Amino acid sequence: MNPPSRTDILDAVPAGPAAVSLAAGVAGVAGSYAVASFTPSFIAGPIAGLLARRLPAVVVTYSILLLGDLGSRLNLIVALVLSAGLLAVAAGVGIATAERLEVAAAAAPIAGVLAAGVTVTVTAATLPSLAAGVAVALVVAAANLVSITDREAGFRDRRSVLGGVVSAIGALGGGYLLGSGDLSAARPERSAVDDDGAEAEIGPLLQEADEKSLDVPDLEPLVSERFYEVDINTTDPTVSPDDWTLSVTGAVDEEVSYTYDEITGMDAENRFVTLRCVGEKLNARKLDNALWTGVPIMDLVDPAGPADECCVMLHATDGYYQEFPLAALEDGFLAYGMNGETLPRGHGYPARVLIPGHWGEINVKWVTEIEVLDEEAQGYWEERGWHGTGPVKTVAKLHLVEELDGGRVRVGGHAYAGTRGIGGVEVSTDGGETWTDATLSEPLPGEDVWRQWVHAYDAPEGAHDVVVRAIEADGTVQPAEETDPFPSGPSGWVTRTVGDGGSNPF
Ligand SMILES: Nc1nc2c(c(=O)[nH]1)N[C@H]1C(S)=C(S)[C@@H](COP(=O)(O)O)O[C@H]1N2
Ligand SMILES: [Mo]
Repeated sequence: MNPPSRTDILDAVPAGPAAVSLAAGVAGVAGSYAVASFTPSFIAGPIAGLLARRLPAVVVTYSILLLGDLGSRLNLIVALVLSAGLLAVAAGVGIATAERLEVAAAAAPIAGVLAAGVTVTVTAATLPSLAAGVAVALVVAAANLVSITDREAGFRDRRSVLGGVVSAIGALGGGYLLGSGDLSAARPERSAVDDDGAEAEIGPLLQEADEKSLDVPDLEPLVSERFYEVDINTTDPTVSPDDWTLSVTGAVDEEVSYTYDEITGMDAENRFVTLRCVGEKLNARKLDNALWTGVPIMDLVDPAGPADECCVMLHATDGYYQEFPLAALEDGFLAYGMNGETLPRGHGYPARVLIPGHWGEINVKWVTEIEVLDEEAQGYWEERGWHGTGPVKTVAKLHLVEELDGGRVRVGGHAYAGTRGIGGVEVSTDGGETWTDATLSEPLPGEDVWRQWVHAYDAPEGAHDVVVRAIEADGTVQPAEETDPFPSGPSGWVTRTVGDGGSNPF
């Protein structure tokens, strides 16, 4: 049989069948979600990724700067609508074909098979695609059944549309409940560390961070409670450690490859490392700290005998890649544990790279390959115009503004200077005329760790500008000049207007 032509489909699918198809499309997305949950096997995952990658760099950059997380949410919504549309077309073709064959009962199976085919083409995942197909077929069958009393009317019957919509709502609810369920199956029950010595250090180090955190309830402690996430994709990859390896390739004497068990079986270390995203706004919250468990990266790279001139390109399972100097890799760490637990999926399970003192973007998650290069190349974000592979800029955030008893005000936040270290934080409550030293948290062990600061003062009458600046360990004052995040990260002193008429009237 010839596939129906475009006009055939349009003719055969007026309002009734179109509504049923649409309901079936929505149900198909729910079916896919029910089995895949929020992973790349969910039909909207690869579509969102494709959108992000195909959009011109300027649009991506614009949406990061101006829309922030809203940008990725919009991207997801568009991907969901496109996914439902794609499956609706599959259902529509199924219905139209059945009508042409004059076998009403054929509509559901044809629609289901087509929808499953479309989904498996997009995701390459069988089970969730079958679920999408079944959900589409069910909605079409339900629409068909409801109108069975009036065979002639077929999918043009109002009741068939109603039947389709009601069963789609059922599929949506069921799909959501199933898909949003426990994701921990994607993470095996392994202890984060095989090395007993390193494991024994974790508890005391976390306790130290707790004790050194300033006693200010509304200020995030020294180990972040909610560590930010930045990804090129809407859905995080699901990588099984049994299939995963890390290879050292390229300009090396001999390529080497490690399994998860080999790496977690090596001598481990625990390090506090702070990460900051180059694309964040000056006083935003894409700055966080954790205690990571893993191995020094050169323990893995040295056995390969890397050529020592140039640089490395790291590759990851999500299609991300970043290039930076080999010299920076030398202080690097491969982490498979975070705050005493197995590295969470969102932060790169089974393993991620941490490069002290550098912007977050080269701290590659889900890393699979360290390619040694003898010539410079561009990474994912550099191809899109960013300059985010170098050392982080120094910053003092101002997140806490609270009124204390007796007309006093307390301000506070975190300060970070990468491996240059924080020596102090200065606060001005008169718009930068005069400066006072803030109280700092005791430093945590490590080369690349933030500190908290707080400062309480007698509130002047009315609105006033609080300005804060970080001082690096060697006395260098953070530059005052303000720049945009694009292309090389935000700089400047954070200012907030506090008190009556200000943006923070408590
Ligand atoms: N594989 C992979 N690694 C990645 C990214 C990514 O999209 N894919 N994002 C990078 C960026 S821009 C930042 S700021 C950090 C954020 O790490 P986090 O999500 O653990 O906070 O991861 C980096 N590593
Ligand atoms: Mo980033």
